[in-house]
Amino acid sequence: MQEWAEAIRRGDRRKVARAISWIENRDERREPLIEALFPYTGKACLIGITGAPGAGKSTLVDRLVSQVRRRQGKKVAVIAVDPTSPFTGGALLGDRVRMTRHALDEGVFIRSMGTRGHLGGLAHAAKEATRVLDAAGTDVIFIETVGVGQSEIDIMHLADTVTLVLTPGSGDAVQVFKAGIMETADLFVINKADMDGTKKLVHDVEEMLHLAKSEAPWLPPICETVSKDGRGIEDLWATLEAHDAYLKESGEWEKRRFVRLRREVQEIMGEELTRRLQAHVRDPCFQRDLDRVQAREQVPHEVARCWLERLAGKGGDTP
Ligand SMILES: Nc1nc2c(ncn2[C@@H]2O[C@H](COP(=O)(O)OP(=O)(O)OP(=O)(O)O)[C@@H](O)[C@H]2O)c(=O)[nH]1
Ligand SMILES: [Mg+2]
Repeated sequence: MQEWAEAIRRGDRRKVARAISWIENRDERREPLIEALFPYTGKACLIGITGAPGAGKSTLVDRLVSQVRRRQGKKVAVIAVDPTSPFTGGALLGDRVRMTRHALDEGVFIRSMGTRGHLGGLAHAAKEATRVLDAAGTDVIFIETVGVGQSEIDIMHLADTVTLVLTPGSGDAVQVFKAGIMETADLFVINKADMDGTKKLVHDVEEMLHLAKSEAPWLPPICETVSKDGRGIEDLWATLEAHDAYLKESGEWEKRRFVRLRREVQEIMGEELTRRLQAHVRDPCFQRDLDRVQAREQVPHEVARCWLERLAGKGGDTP
């Protein structure tokens, strides 16, 4: 595994692609690999792009990739996560067709990820994929995901900067307000600003931001873009960079990453505890205690506390 980790750290694109396939297929090699890579992660800038189906996210990301490559030559990756699609790998998604202009650019890595039947694991798989890319020396990782509810919010939790793409005339703004994504957005993009209703949408978003009366020092800016012809992309990239600078200068960057890692460790703990609990459902001692509870000889809390203590201390064997 050390060899794989080293090849990935050197930026071997084929190995990066294979590693992401391991992640998607839950191949058992993925865990030792991610562990070997972990010390070399945490450097890439993770930019989340979300919005309703057809809002122009892929077109926008495509433009941003060109912008970053042309101006700064940084290594870029795009992970297009689609919680509504079972397809992975990229060849089947229309998105990739639009990205072909980067196909010959060694500094750009594009990958799409679908559910493969288990939606719950998608955010986790996407996180592991960003780690592989990060260890491979990628400077900027765009995570595109279509806005369809909780899975998208989970995926946006991976990003340092969350960008929400809205389009005029779609009634988006109100929906977004309800869905509670508003609070997570660091930046609003009004794409398709060539269409009627742009002014109104900008106004609506401003109004909502005003109503939210955030005390935070960063007020989410609103960028207008026409990703179809590239208008507004330079400004958008400048705003994304400004947010990155703000995060780093204010200490928010460290703080967010700490919260994220804490959440990850807690999730792993929760899953492990659940696994141990399930292993004990049929334990005769546990059954006996439950019988005592039913006979009103013991109270539920007491039994639960006692078993949690035992389970936390053991690797899942019968206590
Ligand atoms: N008028 C106009 N059309 C645009 C603009 N940007 C993208 N489109 C069109 O909107 C359609 C959807 O664009 P995509 O980039 O595929 O949108 P998406 O959000 O990635 O779509 P999904 O991934 O399917 O959710 C395409 O036909 C684009 O050509 C724009 O600025 N103005
Ligand atoms: Mg797309």
